[in-house]
Amino acid sequence: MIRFGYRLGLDGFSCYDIDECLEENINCGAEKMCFNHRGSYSCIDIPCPPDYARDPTTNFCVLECVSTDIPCPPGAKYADIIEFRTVALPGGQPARQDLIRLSAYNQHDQFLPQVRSLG
Ligand SMILES: [Ca+2]
Repeated sequence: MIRFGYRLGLDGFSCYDIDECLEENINCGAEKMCFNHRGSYSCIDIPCPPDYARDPTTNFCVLECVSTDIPCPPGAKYADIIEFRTVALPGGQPARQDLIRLSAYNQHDQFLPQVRSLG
């Protein structure tokens, strides 16, 4: 028997989670993103930090070069762009160990060693 939110595997007896976010093209609206769970999904908040605006096309948080208080490269439209992503982690990991290491790259695929995470 297959529970709601799962599908039957090709072997005829294994159950696999449906990634509703990808397969059903869930739209959670602005300032939220779809997060897949086993057997379900939810829309989680992704608020922009203070002084950042929401880009309506990409849903990224952008810090626009609108004042001299914001350090911007010459001719740049944005001083910073934040994109939210979810990362699937493998289950069964032992406690008290690093699970992932995040690295930041700019749009030109250059490594950004000075980037800090928020929160
Ligand atoms: Ca799911």
